[in-house]
Amino acid sequence: MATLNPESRVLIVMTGGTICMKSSPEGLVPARGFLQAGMAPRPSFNDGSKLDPLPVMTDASTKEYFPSLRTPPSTYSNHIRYTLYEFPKLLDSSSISSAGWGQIATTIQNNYSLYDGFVILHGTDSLAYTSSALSFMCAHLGKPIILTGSQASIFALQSDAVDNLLGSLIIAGTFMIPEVCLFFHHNLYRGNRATKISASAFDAFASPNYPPLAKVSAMGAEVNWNLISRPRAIAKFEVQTNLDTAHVACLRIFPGIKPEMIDGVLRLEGLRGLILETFGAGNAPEGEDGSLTAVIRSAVQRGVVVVNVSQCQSGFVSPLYAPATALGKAGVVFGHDLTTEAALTKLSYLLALPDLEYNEITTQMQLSIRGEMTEVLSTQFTHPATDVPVITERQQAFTALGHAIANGDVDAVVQLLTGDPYGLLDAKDYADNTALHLAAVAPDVRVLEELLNRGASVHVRNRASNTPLFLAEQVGATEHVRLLRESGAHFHVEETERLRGDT
Ligand code: ASN
Repeated sequence: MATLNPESRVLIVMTGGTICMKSSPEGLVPARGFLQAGMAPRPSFNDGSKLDPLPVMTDASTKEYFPSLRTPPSTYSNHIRYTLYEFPKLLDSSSISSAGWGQIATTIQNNYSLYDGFVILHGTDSLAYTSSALSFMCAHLGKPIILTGSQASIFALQSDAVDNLLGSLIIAGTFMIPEVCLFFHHNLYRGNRATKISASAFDAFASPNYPPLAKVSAMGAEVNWNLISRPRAIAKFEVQTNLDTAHVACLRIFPGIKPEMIDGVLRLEGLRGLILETFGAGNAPEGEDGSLTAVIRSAVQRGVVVVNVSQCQSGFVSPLYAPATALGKAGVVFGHDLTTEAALTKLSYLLALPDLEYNEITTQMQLSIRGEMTEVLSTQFTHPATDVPVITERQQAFTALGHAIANGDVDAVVQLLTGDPYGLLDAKDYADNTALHLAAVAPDVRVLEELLNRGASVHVRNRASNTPLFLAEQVGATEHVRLLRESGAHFHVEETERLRGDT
C-alpha cells in the first residue's frame, strides 16, 4: 500500500509480563490477544488504516502472517508499521530461563531482515537479566532491540504500559541504535547496564553506572549518540542462543557469613562460576585466619571462576582495601562496575562459548565486550562528551566529509572522523543521506571500508527510503555491494519489492 510518509517496520514480540496480564482466581496472569485488545483500540497505536498482514518467521522455515497496525505519523514524520508475535507460552518473567532468552534471540535472528527494529515485551522482574543476556547473545548487532514492560497492566485504569510501549515503538522505528536496550519511564538504557530498583514505582529501572542512551519527552526523543556503542567490524549479525546458567551461582556476602556456607555453594556439583556480591568497593570478611579466603582460593584452583561485584548500586570494585586485595590474590576476578545481572549473564555466555580456556574467560570478564563495564585504564571516569557542538559547525564538517568521500580522500575522512566530535556518522544531508550512503556510490571503496570499521550503520534509510546497499546496487558498484553485504547489509522489504518491479 502506498503511504505519504515513509514507513518503518517493527516486530513486537510478546513474552508475557504484567503489561499483558489480567486477573484470575490465582492472581494476575498473562493474557493472549494483546494486539487486538490492548493496542488496536488506542489511536496512538492505530491510525485506522486497513493494512495487509505482515510476515513473521515463527521458526527458521515457517512464515506466518499476522495482522498489522501502524501509528499516526510521529514527530519524525514516519509511520511505524508493526505486528505482534505472541510466544506460544506467555510467562510471568520470574519464570524465564536461558531457554526463553534463546527463544527471543532466535526469533530476532529469523526476522532480522524483515524488520527495522524489535520491541520485546517482557515482565519487569527479570527484565534486566534478559536485556543483559541478549546483549551478550547478539554479536555485530546493527538494529535496535528494545525490551520493555510495565508495572501495571495495559488493561488497568492507571498504567505505565502505553507510555513504555509507545516510547519503545517510536525509538525502535525511528533510530538505528544498534544495541540491546531497556526502555522504561521515558528513559532508554543500555540493556546490560540497567537494574530494577523498585517493585512498585513507575520509575522502576536505573542505570547507575552509565547515563541513559536517550530520553523521551513531549518534544520527542533525544538520543545521545555519543553514548551509543556500534559494531566496529565487517561482520554480519549473529546470535549465540545458549547460555550456561546451569553451572553458575550468585551469593550475597553478609556480616557473619560462614566459610562453610560459601564452600558449600562452591562445591555444588558441576559449578563453574560464582558471582560474589561483596560489600562496597569489593570487600568480604576474610574469616578466622583467612579461612573464608582459603575456601575461595581452593575453588579457583579447582577451576571455578569467581567474580567480585559490589552490593552497592553505583561505583566499582577494586583492590583498594586489604580484604578486596586478599580476594584478588586468591584469584577472584574484579568485575569493576558490572551489575549482578550483567555479571551473571556474561559469565554464563562465556562459559557456553566452545573451547574458551579458564584464563580467556577471566580476561574477558575484565574487558568490556558489549559496553557492559567501564574498563579500567581506559576512559574510566570520563564518559564521552554529551554535548554535540552547534549545528552549523556540524553541518560544515558534514559537508567537508561529503567532499572527502566523493574525492576518495581517505586521509581527510579519517581526520574528520577521529574522535568524531560532531557525531558525523549519524549526520544526514538534505536528502537524509548518511556518510555511508555517500560512500556507497563514491569511487574509492576504501572510504566505505573506513566508515564501516568505524561503526557506520548499514541499515539507515534516506528520505527516499533507500539503504546504502540499494544505492550501490543501482550504480552497479560490485565491490561496494560485496563489502556492505559482508557487514550485514540487506535490502529492506520495500527495496526488494522495488527491485522486483512490484511498485
Ligand atoms: N511479575 C511480573 C513479571 O515480571 C512483574 C511485572 O511485569 N511488572 O512478569
